[in-house]
Amino acid sequence: MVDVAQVLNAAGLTNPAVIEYVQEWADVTRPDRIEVVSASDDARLLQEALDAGELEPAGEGLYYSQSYWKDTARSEERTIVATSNPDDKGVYNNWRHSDEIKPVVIGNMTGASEGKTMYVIPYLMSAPGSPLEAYAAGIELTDNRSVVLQMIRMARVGVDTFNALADPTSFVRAVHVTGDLENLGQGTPEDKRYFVTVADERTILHFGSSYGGNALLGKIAHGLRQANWDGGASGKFLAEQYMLIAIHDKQTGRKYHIAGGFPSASGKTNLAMMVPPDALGDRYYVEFFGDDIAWMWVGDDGKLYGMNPEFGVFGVAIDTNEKTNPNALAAVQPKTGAIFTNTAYDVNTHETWWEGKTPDYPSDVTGWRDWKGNLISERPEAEQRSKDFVWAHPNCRFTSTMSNVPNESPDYNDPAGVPIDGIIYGGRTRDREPLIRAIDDPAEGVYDGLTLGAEATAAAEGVAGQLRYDPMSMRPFLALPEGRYAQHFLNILDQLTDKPLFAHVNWFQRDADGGYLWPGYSENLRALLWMMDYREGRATGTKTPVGVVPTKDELNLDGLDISDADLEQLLAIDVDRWKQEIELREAHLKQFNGLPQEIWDAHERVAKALDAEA
Ligand code: SPV
Ligand code: MN
Repeated sequence: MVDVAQVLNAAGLTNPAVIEYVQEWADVTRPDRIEVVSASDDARLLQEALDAGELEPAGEGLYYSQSYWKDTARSEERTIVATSNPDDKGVYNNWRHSDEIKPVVIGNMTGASEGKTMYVIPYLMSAPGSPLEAYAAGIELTDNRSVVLQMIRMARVGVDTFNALADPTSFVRAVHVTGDLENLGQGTPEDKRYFVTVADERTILHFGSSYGGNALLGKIAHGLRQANWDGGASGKFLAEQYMLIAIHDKQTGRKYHIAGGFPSASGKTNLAMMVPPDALGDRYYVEFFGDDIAWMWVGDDGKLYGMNPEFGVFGVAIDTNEKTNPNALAAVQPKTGAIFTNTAYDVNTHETWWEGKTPDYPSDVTGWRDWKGNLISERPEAEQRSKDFVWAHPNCRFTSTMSNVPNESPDYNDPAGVPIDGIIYGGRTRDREPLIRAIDDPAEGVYDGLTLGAEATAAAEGVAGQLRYDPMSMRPFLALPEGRYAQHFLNILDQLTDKPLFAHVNWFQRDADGGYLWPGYSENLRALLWMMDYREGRATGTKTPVGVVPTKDELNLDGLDISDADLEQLLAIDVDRWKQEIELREAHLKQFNGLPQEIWDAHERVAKALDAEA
């Protein structure tokens, strides 16, 4: 048996609350060794992982990891929010009573770290000194070295940071146990995986996966689910799956901060790392704060403040290239310490490749392995470069620290956060949603967020044109039940004397032939510039029942080749399509218990305004 107190004391973790916590879980999982980790251990742990074959070299200071083939993504069915109060049950939080679910997970974790090392990772999901620091501290326990290496990239990890906390007894207890991945019955009725946030105990129990979204507990489980709960319970802050950027107007010196929620995999990372189009680059620069999570609170000056609690980026690699996201490519260059997961990998040259990285496949197939580790050259030649066979997993990822991203904001580490001027929502919608519509009324903004969705992709998931609703892009990450969440959101907005402007954006409208009407990527800046012009009275737009859309001449189109007809369609409101949508929204919102009257009033206002158009 390891002497927990001795190991922790020797590493500088002397707080009895910490020792008691680690002891409790070491008694359950029974590791052979315990090791406390700080970011300064990175180089040694990388070498150990290379020696053990857990990582492979992918160029100088770059690493490749391949996961078990059934362990490549988050599993929403196995993700649970538990508390001791049945009133906490929502539609999307997959609520279970903690008395019922905890013993099951603990049962699966029992003895599951035998023969392994338990790493103790003290971390902080904020800059030190942030007004939300009290909600940001955690200690992850994991029996997986690759998870440690990714945590070091994704959170501020270290004993010193932890010991400097104002209150080092208040931390999230985040327990990760990998389990025997080849024998967990993934996707069968005997599935042993559980990803449980016991929200009212500030305890996270994740068993059965080493995939980032399931295993880097600072990120999704703490940064979103636990923080969503803590924000509501304290009434103090919002924790949202939002990107966060600043648009710097070099001509006026003004910086506009915009946060935005988009359902997973709809381009938040590309938006947040944006390089302005050439014609606008002399005047504007986009600063990157974060691509996935924003915590927001009411500042002393009555403005909404926000920050990214993460320390790195866990981005989808597929389709990342010089056009879609040059800054992401820069963040995974040699010597950045980036880790690739489940891309294709060349055993001879140590290169990585994914679909969409380059227009063509690598020319010499000889050393290339697909994401499952099979040599591509051993497949029938006709298949090797065919659309039916993928080299990289669709959810292959890169992990790199914020400081590797060239447009990282100089204010990213500022504990004071930044004032939020605008909040945008957007999902993939082929029609109905214009390029941008500004929403003046804050309750209508929250209503818009609650009815955010993305088009169903597979036929089985829904009817074409019908949305899979994803409230505020938080569907997989909600801990609060929806009614209470909506009320909490409104309460935060009510406290602001200078409120952010809401807007809904859509980069994905299609023409009759299925082609995209808008070029997207860096050109998206043009819609956001209009939003800030509108907020500050430099543009007035056209009022519609669903918000204010830009007039054609208000959009800055310098250097953009786009036809008048396309532009008109991009800014048009199809009242009949909107009326259909209103009925679907009504059914969607009716699922939620205790939805605030203000949200229903907003819904009625929009519905009536549409009726008046007919
Ligand atoms: C997402 O899926 O929205 C992510 C990546 O940000 S994961 O960590 O898998 O949740
Ligand atoms: Mn995300």
